Order: sequence, then structure tokens, then C-alpha cells
Amino acid sequence: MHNRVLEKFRAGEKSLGTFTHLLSANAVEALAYTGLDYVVIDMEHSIIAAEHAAELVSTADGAGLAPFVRVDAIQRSPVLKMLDAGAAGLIVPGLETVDEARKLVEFAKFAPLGNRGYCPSRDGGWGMADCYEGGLTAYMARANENTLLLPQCETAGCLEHIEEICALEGIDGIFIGPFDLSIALGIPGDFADERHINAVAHVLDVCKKHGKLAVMFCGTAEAAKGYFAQGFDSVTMSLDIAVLADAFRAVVNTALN
Ligand code: 3PY
Ligand code: MG
Repeated sequence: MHNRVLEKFRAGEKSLGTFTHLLSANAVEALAYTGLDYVVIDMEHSIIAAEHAAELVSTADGAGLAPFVRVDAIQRSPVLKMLDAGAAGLIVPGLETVDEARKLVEFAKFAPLGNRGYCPSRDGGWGMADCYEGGLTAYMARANENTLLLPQCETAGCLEHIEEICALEGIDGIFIGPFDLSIALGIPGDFADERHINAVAHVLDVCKKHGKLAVMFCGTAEAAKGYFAQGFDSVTMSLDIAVLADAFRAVVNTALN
């Protein structure tokens, strides 16, 4: 039960990933050869449903890419299903309140931290593989430690309560959603506005203060470089489908001009 993002965080190294929207196991496998550390299977803003997401988790895992899943609801079922499928971590959008963060911990972490339900599943090698070594209690402790729970800071409520949310035991870090955050701040898409810059810097500071993973989303490699320089532990750069389209647009521009 290795988690490359967690291992790098602990070693003080940065990690880089991207979202997948392409609905393609081959595309996910190909991403593993690029040097990326992880892929986020996006169930919020794509039509990827649970069965397909679980297959992509297995593909990414087998290819050496840490499989994260962005779930589409703060509910027991999607959280449990994707953890049982073997997600290295969950990214949870739209969180507003401290109570929602507490609920998430309850769904995603085994006792004594939370109340995650158990059934032999892919995550624990169906009770047979190395990850189950030491039995159920040992597996539960390892799963709690190695499975990252990352709420998104992208609402006014989350920003307001970020100190309390970030400090909760079981919350492993914060994933900033800059687009929704900018909408919540009343400045859609204006990442250069001081209010956005200050909000992002504040969330980063709070993560550092509590020793939690700080993750930023952005749309370009240059922006990713800037966020690493600012101190983010991890950056999720764009979506596979957007990078593909950008690359072909550049090909067309070069070839036809
Ligand atoms: C946002 O920018 O709102 C995101 O959720 C990025 O993934
Ligand atoms: Mg968002």
C-alpha cells in the first residue's frame, strides 16, 4: 500500500499530477510513462461513473501512477466505494462546513479515527495480499495513514473555516479549486486579483502550520512551476483532454501557418 504522493510529501519532495476526463484506460496507462506521480479520476466534472472509475484506479495502480479520485458527493457510498476500489486518496469538492469535514473523516477513515465500513475488497487485497499483512487491525491503521483525504477549498464557507477544517485529525491536506474559489470571491477566473492571491496564500499558510499537504490546481506548466516555488507540495496540472487539445491546436497552428 504505497502512496507516492504521501512518500514524496514526507521526503519534502513535490508531486505532480493531472485530471483524467478521457474515459480511457489506455490514456491513463500512457500517463504513467510521462513521469507524472498521480492521476485524478474526476467523477465531479466528467461522466465517469463508479464502475469505470474503479477500473481506472486499477489501471493507474498497475502502471505505477497513484490513483486519486475526485468524488461527486459528501456521502458515505461514493467515499467508501472509491476507497474500497483502492484509491490512493480522495479529493472532495464543494465542502462548505466543518461538520461536512467531520462527516468525511467518519466515512473515509477506519476506527478509532472514523467509522469506515469494511468488506474484503481490492484495497485490502481481498484479505489476502501483502497490504492485509498483520490482519484487519493492521490493515485499518495502514489504510488510515496511507489514504489521503483532501477536501477542496473552493467555497466561501471552506475558506472561512479553513483553520478548523485543516486542523481536523483525518483531514490529510487541502486541494484548492481556483476556479470555484474565484467564483465564490465574486471575481470569476481572475486569479491575479489580490483577493484570490491572498486566499490562496492563506490556505497554503494554514496547511504549512498544521503539517498538511497543500495541493493546487492550475492550467499550465508555467503556473505549476510558480505554485511549487510558492511552496505547494503538489500541483494538479490541467486535464488530459485539455492538454491533448492544446497540443493539437499547437500542431495545427505550426503546420498550417
Ligand atoms: C476548481 O478550480 O474549482 C477546481 O475544482 C479545479 O479542479
Ligand atoms: Mg471546483
